[in-house]
This record gives sequence, structure tokens and C-alpha cells, in this order.
Amino acid sequence: MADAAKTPIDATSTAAWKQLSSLAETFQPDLRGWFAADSTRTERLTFDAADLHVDLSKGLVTDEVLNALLDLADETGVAARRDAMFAGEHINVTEDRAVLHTALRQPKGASVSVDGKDVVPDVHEVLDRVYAFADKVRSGEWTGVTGKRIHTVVNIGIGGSDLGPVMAYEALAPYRALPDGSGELECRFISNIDPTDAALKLQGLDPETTLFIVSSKTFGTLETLTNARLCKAWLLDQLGEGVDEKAAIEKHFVAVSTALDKVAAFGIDPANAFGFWDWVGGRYSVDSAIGTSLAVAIGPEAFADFLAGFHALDEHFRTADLADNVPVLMGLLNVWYSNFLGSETHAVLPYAQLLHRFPAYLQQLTMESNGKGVRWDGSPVTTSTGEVFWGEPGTNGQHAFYQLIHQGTRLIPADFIAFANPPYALKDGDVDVHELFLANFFAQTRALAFGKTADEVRVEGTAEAIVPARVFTGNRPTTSIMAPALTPSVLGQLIALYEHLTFVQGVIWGIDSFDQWGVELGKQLALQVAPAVGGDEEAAATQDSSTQALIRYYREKRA
Ligand code: G6Q
Repeated sequence: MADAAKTPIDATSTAAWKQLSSLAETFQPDLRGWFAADSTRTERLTFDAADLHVDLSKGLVTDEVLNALLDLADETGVAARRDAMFAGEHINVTEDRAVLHTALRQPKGASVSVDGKDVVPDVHEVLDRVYAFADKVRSGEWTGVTGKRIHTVVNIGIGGSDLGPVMAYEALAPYRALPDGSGELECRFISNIDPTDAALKLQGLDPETTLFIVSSKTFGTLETLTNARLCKAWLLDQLGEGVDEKAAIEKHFVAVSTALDKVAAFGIDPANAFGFWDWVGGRYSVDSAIGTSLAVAIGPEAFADFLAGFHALDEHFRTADLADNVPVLMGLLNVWYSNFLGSETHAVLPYAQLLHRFPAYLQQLTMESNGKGVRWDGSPVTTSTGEVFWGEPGTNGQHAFYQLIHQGTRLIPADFIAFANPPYALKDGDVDVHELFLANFFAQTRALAFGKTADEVRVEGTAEAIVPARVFTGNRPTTSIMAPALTPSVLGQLIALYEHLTFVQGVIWGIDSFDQWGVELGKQLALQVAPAVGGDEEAAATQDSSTQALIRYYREKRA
């Protein structure tokens, strides 16, 4: 086999790919038949990874397909590349960087080298500083410039410096209580450069009790720096004349970045900055200091559990046989669905209201990672990559888009996620509402798998003319992911699960899942157009005619 760290293998040229193509040609999904013929199917296709209990049996997969997929993993060097990632090799080829988010959740005392340097002590040095800071804010020891304790933390960041913290803050709402029983700290998140975002998020805030965390890996992102300046101006203005500006910034602004020189240039005291490293990708950074707002909200102990959850899943991914390795199996199934059965999108449907931002978070993780058209050596891919991920919590989605999943003409594999214990146990009379909620989860996955035949519809007394409209073909693949409860650890496990299955798909496609040149392009383009929008005729003249006309329309209509 070629060196997996250097040369991508063209998956489509492997024997396993040919075998999968030929299986796909005659593939007749038959979940009813498969379950009837094999009483061990559920047991054989259900796996435990740390606290996650993952049932793949309602997937469109036979033993033959699964074996061929595992051969594909072998032939494309999934295990070797995984090991190269964990070992700190520069597998982010186009940026010539190591990919070591897994080092961020290593316990103290472990050792991981990047370019000959053990990074775990550095990781824990920063974590300890983040924890000490979080404790100070939570206890009230950290005060604003007028001596009042902090009640609101505003994270200013975008993309990877926003989506993880806001998703996890929402998901872990029950873990936010302050140690002295005085309620909880509120976090708000400003990301968009649409000034409406900052305007709305600042509404009602007391400047004396508000702390801003400017989160930016590069500290060069237009949106974040603009919003940080807006917030700085708002703070100084609201605190009023006579306030010592330097002291106010010191007490109300901290930063998280890899570019500590730029943090200082912005006016934030480097003593109030938390660093991380270029081997942490933005969309993999919620477990770095980028999670500082989360650490302040839930406290160091819960944040440490969150990291321990990631690590537990990392260990599973690193050590389990590929045939029992949940991220490997889920990644392989996604390749089967998208490359061989023609699915283009993938739904993620948490039966947990607290995970309402999880699909949005996964959109960045999966689509920014695997939305690539060339392999890591620059050669074009020869198959489709990167499915469109989307979703909403159940049961809301059931009353909206599930129709298309049940009876539409497209194949939409769906991951259902649920927890045995609810964060808030409520009863409707004698009825445990969480049980009613989970009944929906179980019923939906059953209906998607097994459908409803014309005869079953007729038995219900349906008029013949509308029988076809009420038939469900079934054979719509789902993966059920359950865990005892949505704890910080389980959330970490879930995120790591998707990180690793995204990685597996990227390896099979031979792409660099860790660069994002499309994002970089966006960062440059807006800066080029900005002068034209502001009225610079010369700059406008360099734009195409459609853009010129749109800018003209804007300038005419802007009051
Ligand atoms: C993530 C992407 C991107 C990035 C943002 C913010 O992997 O690179 O979403 O996180 O563009 O970048 P900064 O943290 O550098 O401001």
C-alpha cells in the first residue's frame, strides 16, 4: 500500500469499489425480509462506543455490503491515516499542519508530539488558566470596572469560533447553575456582521456586568473584529464619561486566539488572552480555549467531563477493530449511501430539544470538511464527496419535512438521536411526557424501515383510489443513537463521533478534510467589493455588470 500520509489512494480504482458497484447494481433493499430471516440482525449491527448505543440494523446494509465497505476502508488506508492523525503528522497537507484536536482532550500526563514537541503540557497549561478564569467569573471574584460581578458573557466569534460554543451552551442548559445558588450566567453569541445581530444581542445588557470574549483563531476575521470594535465602543459609551478606558477594556474584554500579538494590538491585555495552536481547525475547536464561554457557563468540572467524553470516543476510534468501530462503520455507510445508492443529503434528527443547534453545528463540521473537489495531492476526485447535512429536532420535524423522508422520491439516510433520561421530567396527568416523546422516535424509525404495504392500508378500510397515496415503501435507512442522558461527557462523545466519521469519509475520498479554501475566498472577496459599496466609482468599475447594477440599486434605495 502507498504511504497513506502522502499519497491518496483513488478509492474508485480499488477492488472493493468494484465489488460495491456490482452489489449496488442488483441491490434490492428489503428490511422486512432481512429482519424476518435473521433474528440476530439487531444484535449483530448494534454497537456500544463509550456511552453511545448505536443501532445500525435499520440501515440498508447486508453482510456482503458491510464486508466490501470494510475492504474499502482497508484498501484506502483508513487505519493508517487515523494513526497518522493521532501521531501528529502533517495530514492537513494543503496547509502543511498537524491535525490534533484529539490532543486537546488528552488527560494530564499523556504525551502527544507535534514536530518533536510534546503539546499536552501546553494544552493543560491553557486549560488551567481557562478554568481559573471561569471560576473567578462564576464566583463573582472577577468584577467589572465599577466593581460589580459579571452576569452576562458575550462571545464574539463566527464559524468555528461560534457554532460549537453556542450549540454546547444550549445543549448543556441544565448544567449552568452557579456554585453559590445565585442562578446562572447568561451567555449571548454575536457572530454575524449584519449589524442587527450585535444590536439585538446588546439590547438590555448592563455594561457594568457584561464581559466580552473575542474568539478568533486568526484575530483577522472581518466579522469578528468589526463586532468586537462595535462592542468596545458600546461598552465605553454606556459606561459614560470619566471611565478609565484601559481599565474598562481590561475588566470587560478577554480574547481567545492563536495570534496573541494581534490581540495586544486590539488593546486586550495578553494576560487576559487564552491561546491555542494552528493544529486545531476552527470547526474542531470547541474543546480548546474557544470553549471559554462554555467553560464559564457550565464551570470547569462540567467542561472537564465534556473533554473526557471526547477522549473516550477518541480511544474507541483509535483502538476498536474497524468492524466494531462506530465512527468507521457510520462513515462507511455514508459512503455506501452517497456513492452507491445515490443519496445526496443526510438528516440528523435529535429527539432532544436541547440539541436544536446540533444539526447547524454538524453542517459546518461535515460540509466544510468534506466539501472538496480535489484530493490532497491536487488530483481531481472521481466520485461525489460531502453530503448536505441538515436537520431539526423531533418531533417538530415530523410536522414539517418528514413527509419527504417517508414518501418522497429521494433517499435520505437519517440519524435519530435520543436519551433515556430527560433533562426535565414532566408529567401530563399520569403520562410521562418523555415516554410519549420517545414513542415518536421509535415509531418513526420503525415506519421508515418497514413502511406500510397496500394490503395493510386496505385492511384499515381505505378507499381503493387513495391506497397508493397511503402506502409507505419503507427501506428508508436510519441509524439510532441513544445514550443514558445528555451529559457534558455524552455531548463530547457525540461531537467526537461525528468528527471521526467525517474523517473516515474524507480518507476514503482522498481529500484534505482539514483545509477550507472556500471560506478563505469569502474572507477576501468582501474586502475587495467593500469600497465599491461605499461609493468608490473606480472600484465599482472593476466589478462585473450584474454586481455593478446591484450596488447601484443599493445606493439608490439606501435611505
Ligand atoms: C473553521 C473555519 C471557519 C472559521 C471562521 C472564524 O474551520 O475555518 O469557520 O472558524 O472563519 O475564523 P477565526 O476564528 O480565525 O476568526
